[in-house]
Amino acid sequence: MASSSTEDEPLQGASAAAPTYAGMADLVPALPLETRCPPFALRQYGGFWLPEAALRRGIPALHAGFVPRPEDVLLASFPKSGTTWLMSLAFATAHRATHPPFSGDHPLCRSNPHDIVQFLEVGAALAGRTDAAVAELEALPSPRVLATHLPYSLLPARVHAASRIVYVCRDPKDALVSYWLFTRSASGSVGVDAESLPLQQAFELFREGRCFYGPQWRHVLEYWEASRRRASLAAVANVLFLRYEEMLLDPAGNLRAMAEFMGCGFSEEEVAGGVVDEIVELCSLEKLRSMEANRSGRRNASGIRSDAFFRKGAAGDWRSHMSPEMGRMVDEAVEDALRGSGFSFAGSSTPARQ
Ligand code: PAP
Repeated sequence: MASSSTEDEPLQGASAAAPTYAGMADLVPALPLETRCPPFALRQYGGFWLPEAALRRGIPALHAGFVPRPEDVLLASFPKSGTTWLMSLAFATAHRATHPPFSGDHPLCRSNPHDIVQFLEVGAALAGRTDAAVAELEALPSPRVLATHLPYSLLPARVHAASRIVYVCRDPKDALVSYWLFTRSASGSVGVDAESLPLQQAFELFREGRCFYGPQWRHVLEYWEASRRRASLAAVANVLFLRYEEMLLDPAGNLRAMAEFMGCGFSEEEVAGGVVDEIVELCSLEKLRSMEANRSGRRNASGIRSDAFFRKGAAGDWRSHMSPEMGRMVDEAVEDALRGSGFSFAGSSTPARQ
């Protein structure tokens, strides 16, 4: 049960003052706590419900030591919004010269995407080994493709200044259902049992924003606002804002835009030679799911069942699990919170071609 709570902070987007992280470990026990959203205890900080361990160790380590490089690409997302797909596409694109997508021994054929693309706030950083965390990230060859679930406002200012950020957003109802099902399918490997998060509870917590990295709408809004500032003020962070549903409809078009943004656009020869289609194919849900590394029984480096990251990959599948009334209530909560922001999810749950 939640042991304490505070009034939700006003929606403030990415314009919030940059927080500081010195002494964070001492501050964490005093922060509002939410324990009904397994597998992690969440603490509210900076307007978000974050895993306690990330707040205590991962985020301070990141702020203390991470040095971005201009050629870095940071993949950002609210959980269950297309992270694994984005990791696969971005890695395969950035490293296509070394690892041609058609090669049978491509890293994606051997490893779970979460073992290929490193999260900024986990790994050694989560273990509190600041030096090791920095060394691990430093050791990665350029161009580095990295990932994060952190909200934009909690990233180090030097990341805002230096990194290209690709953000993927997804219909909140599908992200909610995907997370709920993930806790069930990954049960046993992430410290939860299949029944520890009933759908009704996941639904209620999500609407209150009290979920893993929630509120979802605030997470999305911050990156959307940052992507808009890029258009009007080139000096501020480069954020490419993608939608999962649009990627399903046109994976090749979105991949080409992403490659361009990453600074490694596809040449006409590559397009004519089918490289874009090969990467799309390599990174398709069906293909990745069929890889030995992602089969049932395998676990990734974090101990999570590898197959739990690959389910249906559809737009609008929330309808298979939630009633229309529940869907309407999620939409209302989200649209209420976003009113006046200029951003809307309206229309994003239209079933996409598969
Ligand atoms: P994460 O935040 O834990 O990394 P993430 O990859 O963002 O998870 O989300 C998992 C969702 O992406 C799953 O959606 P579903 O539960 O609605 O099916 C998963 O099926 C989907 N997914 C994973 N890989 C792909 C892919 N290659 N193409 C499309 N969707 C994918």
